[in-house]
Amino acid sequence: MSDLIIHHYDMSPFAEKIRLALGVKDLAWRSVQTPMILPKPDHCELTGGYRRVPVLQLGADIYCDTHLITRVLDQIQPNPPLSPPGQEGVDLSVSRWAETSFMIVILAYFGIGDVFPEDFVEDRKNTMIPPDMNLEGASHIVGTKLLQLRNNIEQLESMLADGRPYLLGDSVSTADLSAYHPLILLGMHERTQAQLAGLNAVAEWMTRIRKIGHGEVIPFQSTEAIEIARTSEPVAFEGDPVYPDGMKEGDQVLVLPDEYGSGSVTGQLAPSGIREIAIHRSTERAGDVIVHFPREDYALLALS
Ligand SMILES: N[C@@H](CCC(=O)N[C@@H](CS)C(=O)NCC(=O)O)C(=O)O
Repeated sequence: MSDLIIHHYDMSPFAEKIRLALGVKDLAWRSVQTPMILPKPDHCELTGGYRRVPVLQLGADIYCDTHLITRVLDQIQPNPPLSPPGQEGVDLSVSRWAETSFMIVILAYFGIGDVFPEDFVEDRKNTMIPPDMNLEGASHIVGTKLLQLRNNIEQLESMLADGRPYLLGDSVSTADLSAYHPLILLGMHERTQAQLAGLNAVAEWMTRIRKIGHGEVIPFQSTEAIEIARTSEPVAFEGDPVYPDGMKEGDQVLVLPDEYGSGSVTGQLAPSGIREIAIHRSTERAGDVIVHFPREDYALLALS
């Protein structure tokens, strides 16, 4: 059976990015469904408190954030690459820009109202919206958000205007998956769906991406995933580790995600290269695990 375990939920656009990445590589993977709202005891048992999805588990190694997960998938299965060799910087830039559509759509839906289930709205209001952001005011910015969305989608249309099948050329890349996943939410309301009107290249591209599929999905239970972590050893880091100035392996640290409400994680600093942060944690149910984050977007605070 596949060693790849993805912790996610079906409605998550960011998880769709990774499900499609697994489809691009035609991989089999075990699918653990995580709750959409807090509490998420089994998910956080593995991550140490990071609540977002998707999360990739490989034995006792836990990889948080799609920006890291796509890189790990490229290491595990280099062909076809998710980030075209020589175009990694372009791929990353387009991905980061295109994913701004995600929060644009979410804020438009908060403003429109009655799109998401009530418990979901309450959870996000209470735990994921910064205290200085007044969601009641979201109804006043719906028009602005819809135009921001249209602007982003028109940029995609112009990138595809020369007839190329994918944003960076002939092969699908992370840029496509990052641009596509926020758009799967548009059908939830006619006002967002309308932003696709007349953009035929985008519509055809979306169909092309959807057809990639998700690889081979094997349903799996979170308790079994925790047991796999407990009975596995984290993979030893190879190479020259890098640490922030003044920190060293074993220091007690707090990982602070830039994205508000992701949940912070404490543990001992573990060796890692420049592209990721690694934290060692020990729990009764999951045993010794290493939780990995992409270097970008995550800060480290020394606790000792
Ligand atoms: N930067 C993260 C963003 C992931 C993200 O925001 N995921 C959403 C679901 S699409 C989430 O986890 N929301 C909070 C939750 O489900 O508890 C990544 O690239 O993985």
